[in-house]
Formats: sequence, structure tokens, C-alpha cells
Amino acid sequence: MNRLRTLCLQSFLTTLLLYANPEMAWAAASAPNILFIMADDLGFGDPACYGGTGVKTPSMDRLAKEGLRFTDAHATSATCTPSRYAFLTGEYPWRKAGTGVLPGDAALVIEPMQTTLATVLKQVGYRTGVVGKWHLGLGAKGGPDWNGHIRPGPSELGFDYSFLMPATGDRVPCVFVENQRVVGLDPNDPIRVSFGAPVGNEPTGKKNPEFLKLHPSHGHDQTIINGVSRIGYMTGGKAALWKDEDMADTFTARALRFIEESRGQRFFLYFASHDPHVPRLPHPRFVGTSSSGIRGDAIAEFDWCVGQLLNALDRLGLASNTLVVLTSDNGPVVDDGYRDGSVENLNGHKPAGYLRGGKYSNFEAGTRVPMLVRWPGRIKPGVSKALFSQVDFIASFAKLAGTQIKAGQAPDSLNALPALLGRDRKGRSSAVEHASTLSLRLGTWKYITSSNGPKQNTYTQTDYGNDAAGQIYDLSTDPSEGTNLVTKASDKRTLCKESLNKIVQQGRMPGNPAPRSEALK
Ligand code: NG6
Ligand code: CA
Repeated sequence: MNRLRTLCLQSFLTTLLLYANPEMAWAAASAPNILFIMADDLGFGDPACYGGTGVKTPSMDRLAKEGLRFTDAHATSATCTPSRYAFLTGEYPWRKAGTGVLPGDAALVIEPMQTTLATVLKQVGYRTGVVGKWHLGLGAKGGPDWNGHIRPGPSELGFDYSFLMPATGDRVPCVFVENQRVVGLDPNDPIRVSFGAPVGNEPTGKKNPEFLKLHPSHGHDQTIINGVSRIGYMTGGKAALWKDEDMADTFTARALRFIEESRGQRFFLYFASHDPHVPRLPHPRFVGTSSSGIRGDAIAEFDWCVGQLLNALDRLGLASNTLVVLTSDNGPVVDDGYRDGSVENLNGHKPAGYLRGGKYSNFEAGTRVPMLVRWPGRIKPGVSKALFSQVDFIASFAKLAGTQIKAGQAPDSLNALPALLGRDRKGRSSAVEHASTLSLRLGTWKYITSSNGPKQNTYTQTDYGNDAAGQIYDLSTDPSEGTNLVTKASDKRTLCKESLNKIVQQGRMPGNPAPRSEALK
């Protein structure tokens, strides 16, 4: 009897707490697991289901067949760090200083107080994990302590589990960090990292090209690790160094373990592949499998990882209750600093498809990326032309999980769940694109603010999309941004300019609630 009374009291108190403190709420009963797969530099034209001819992508094609294939989905930015910052925080990265492409020893750019996708989902009971490329910095001001417990990091941002490549494959340190400690570190061989003066006596690409199995085409000539010279200097940590060729297998194994161990608990897994970013060193079993050189082989490796994850969902009976999203952090690049034959071997494959530009570019291919969304029984398979921005995932997933974001947080994120689920085929009315300058998409119009930068990147051969006079394109008739209508469509230009100025000045996306502090004024 006493036990019964205690139980009743407990459940009464829990109910009371849930009402009094929304942070103790649980996800809506219908909320699915979320498997979020982010490729690195995968282009709009790369997957076969987007018209790519250079590599077979059966797993991505499967997602396209079983889910929604978006044709106008965007990363916020044309490079990695800003794009991932926006994806996790719901804030356009150009609002915050220090969110450009980070060196490998940068401090964490997201404040531990900031709301993130992981904190939102964790607070309603999701088990949250991140596996793969991070590139958002680690540790407090001054950078991470590679030889200790690295704090703050993913756990301070709401992730229960993390297994990271700290920055990029072409930047030191070349070690994995699991739950904020370097994996396999020998305390007698401490790690030192520098992006300024050299540290240690390790060979460098500049001085010792004879040790290289992959040669740089530009930059990337500092410490040599696994026969590849990188950006930055590193010494120590010999036992912990990764082998690039095994990276995809390592990430996949960790991701599968995370999914298996989450059984019975709702999960959010952010799987951030390194493929097909440079240096491209896929496992030997993928080398030569594509018809577009090593870049195609790296995409084949990525597609294999996707297949492993989808198979695991099937095997564990989780597929119908898991929302799968697959996208990329920015547009494609072919020569991004190593002489790996990618340019010579493209064989007619067009990484950006019919779009103009690529990674780093203000043109559409800078930010418009593949996006596949699958939730069996809940999303009708097909193609969606909805304009979508990755900055909207946080508000959309909050809605999906039946929770709310605190006022003032995720200021640029709008609930785009109806678009993700295929019920809204128009999507956003406007979205900001970010490369060397800001652009605005207003429906099918594309406005690029005037910018004096170079026209073309001499190494990557990408059109940057800089023009001092400003640019406006009508994508409904000119999807490849060939005809600048800056003089002819000056009314549209003015409209776009005013809309963009408003978004910039207001500090949040119009339609989003004012920050709490502002609302109280
Ligand atoms: C550039 C690197 C490029 C790549 C990029 C970041 C050079 C010459 N180029 O600075 O190789 O690492 O940064 O890519 O060093 S991203 O996908 O992480 O944004
Ligand atoms: Ca990238």
C-alpha cells in the first residue's frame, strides 16, 4: 500500500514538473529517430539520382526512390565551418565573427549557453550523437588541450556521444577525439599542434616531398602524416594518428554502434562523413570503382557508408520510425589543393550539375546541395522544388519533437517541417546565401550583392560570382545564372536589396519571435 502511494506521488510530482518546467518534457509520441547524414563537399550534380554520371550511388538513389529529393535545398554557406555553425545553431553564421573556415586548433565557436539541435532534442529525451567531421573548434579560448579532457566540446552543446575528426582531413591534428579525449594517445608522447611557427622535427611537404604519396597542388605543404602533407604543424601522438584510408570504416563502425546502443531510446545521430573532401584517400576497395577518378571513388565510399546505415535501420526494425536526411555542407570542388588526378579524370562528370559555380562561390552551386529526406509511410516519395535552407532544421526538428526553442535562440531558423514532409512544395519565400559576399534568394530570383573579389579561383577553376556592379538572375528561365539582369530588372534588385538589408539589420529572420530581451523593451 505504501509502495502504491509512493508511486502515485511520484507520478503526480513528475506531471507537476513537466508542466512547471518544459525542459523536462518528453518528445511527442509520434516523433521519430533522426539520422542526419552530412557529406563534405558533395555537389548538386554528384549523386546519380541528381543526374551524376561519374559514380554509381545506389544507396543515395534508394533514399531518393523511397523519399523526397529536393532540387532547391541550400547549405547557408559555401564552406564548411559557417555552414555547420548555422545547421547546429539556427543562426546565420555571418552574424557572428569567427565562424569562417577554422584552423585545426581553434576554440569552440558555439557558446555552451547557445541552443543547438542537440540540446533541443536531448531536452525531450533523445539520445544524441555526432560522428565524423566537426570543424567547429574545440576547447576554451586559446584552443584545445589535446593531451587532456577537451572542454568545452560536443557534450557542452547537448551531445551524449561524440567521435570526431576535429577539423578537416587536410588539417592537423590527424587524430580522432572520442568523448573529448584523443583516442589511443600515449601520455609519454604528447601532442603539440601549431598553425604558426613549426613544432617538432617531422618532415614537411615543403622540405621533404620524397616522403609524399599525395602531392599538394596549392598550400598543404606542412607536416607529413601518412604520406600526405597537411595544413599546420603537428608533433607527438604517434600512436593516435589516423590512417586516412580507414577513416570511413571507422566512422561507420562508431555510427552503427551508436544506433545499436540506442535501441529502445529515441536517437538523433549526426553522421558527418569526410568524403569527398580532400585529401581523397578512400579505402583501396573503392579505388578505381568509379568512372570519374579518385573523387568519384570517394563518393562511392560515402555511398557505401550510407548503405551500411540504411541496412542497420532495416536490420534493427527502425527504418519506419526513423527520419533520414542526407545532404552536404557546401558545393563541390575538384582540385582543392592536392594533385590527385580528379580534374584530369572527371570524364564528363559534372559535380555541380547544371548549376554555376561550386564550393566558395556566390553562384548557386556554392550552397545548393543534394538533399534527400525519407520517413517511410510519412513522406510520400517524389521530387520537391521547395526552397529550403539548412538553418531551418533546428526549428523544424523542434516542431517534429513537440518542443519549442527559447526566444532569442536560433534567430534565423523557421519551422519548415511542412516542406520537409512534402506538404509544402514552395518552401521559404526568401533565404540568404553566403560565400565571399551575401546573396538573397527571393522566390526564383537570385540577387548577389556587389563585390570586388576575383572572378575565378585560379586553382579550383570555380567561378566565384563576384561583380562590382551587383547581379540579379531569374532562375526560372536562367537556372545556370548566365544573364545578369542588373540593369533590366532593377525593380527586383531593389526589392531583394531591401529584403536582405532587413534580414541583416533585424538580427533575425522576419517572422521569428523577437529575442526575449527585445520583446521586453
Ligand atoms: C581551404 C583549403 C581547402 C579546404 C578548405 C576548407 C588551402 C589552399 N585550401 O583553405 O583545401 O581545406 O579550406 O574546406 O589550404 S571546408 O570544406 O572544410 O570548408
Ligand atoms: Ca565542406
